Amino acid sequence: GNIQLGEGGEVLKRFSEVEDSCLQALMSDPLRRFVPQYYGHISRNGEHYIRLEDLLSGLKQPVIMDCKMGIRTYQEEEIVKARTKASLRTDMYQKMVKVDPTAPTEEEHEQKGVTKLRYMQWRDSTSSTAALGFRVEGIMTENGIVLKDFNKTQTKAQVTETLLFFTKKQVHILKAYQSRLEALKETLKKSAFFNSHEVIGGSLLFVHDHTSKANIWMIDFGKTIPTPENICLKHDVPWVEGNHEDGYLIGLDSLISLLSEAIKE
Ligand code: 4IP
Ligand code: MN
Repeated sequence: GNIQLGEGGEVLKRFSEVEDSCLQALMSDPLRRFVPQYYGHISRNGEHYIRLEDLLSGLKQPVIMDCKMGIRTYQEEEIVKARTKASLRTDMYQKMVKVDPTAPTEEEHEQKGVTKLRYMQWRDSTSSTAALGFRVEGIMTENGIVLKDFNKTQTKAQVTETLLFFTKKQVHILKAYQSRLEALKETLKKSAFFNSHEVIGGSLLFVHDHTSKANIWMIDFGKTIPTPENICLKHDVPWVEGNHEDGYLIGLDSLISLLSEAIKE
């Protein structure tokens, strides 16, 4: 993707103004210990990059899971765009048909295109995003095999199954993840950053290896934006257009409770 290995325990990520300012703010926030260390920018061959701590450095055959947080994964601005200059995306139509040939409407089939909003809403509602406030985006096993086929992983039972697969049912790993999430929840309550930002499209990166080190990091701030001055987000209530709620804490609570389910199995 847009990550490449830098030198000395660093990764380079394609520059984004939005992400860069989030990372800068996070370095002086209580959330800092849940975010990769940020080292500023660098230019290479005419491209601009953000320099970040390599979260996998020092791990032996790490196992990784990316969970995209929130009850929606698009910004409210996407709705405005769909209303004012709705451009049709052929690539998104194709991604949709690949997962479910019956998903597009007759009109969308004729156009061979969907709006980005339509695609994002379909992804959110057919995965666990809309109902549980997060979805599994991908898992990398210890042999480096990347699994991305979680489009239809939607129910609590299906997600619990996925957590058990990811951890190979190792209870100490499941428990380590759970306590890290509890600590994150406490820290989010104290965070000025979280209090003043709408967190859209952000992921939690779960990483463990056979030495049973298990950790979770907040990553991907490319669509995380300051909330309008007059709005104070609760992060744990449903979204309606205009309230800017992201449901981040709904997702976090779902994850914590599904880890409990997995521990019981
Ligand atoms: C992707 O869909 C993700 O939703 C991306 O979100 C989004 O990027 C892509 O939009 C969209 O095609 P799949 O994961 O189903 O492939 P994220 O960056 O949060 O992973 P944006 O631009 O919304 O960040 P396009 O417009 O970049 O294709
Ligand atoms: Mn992500």
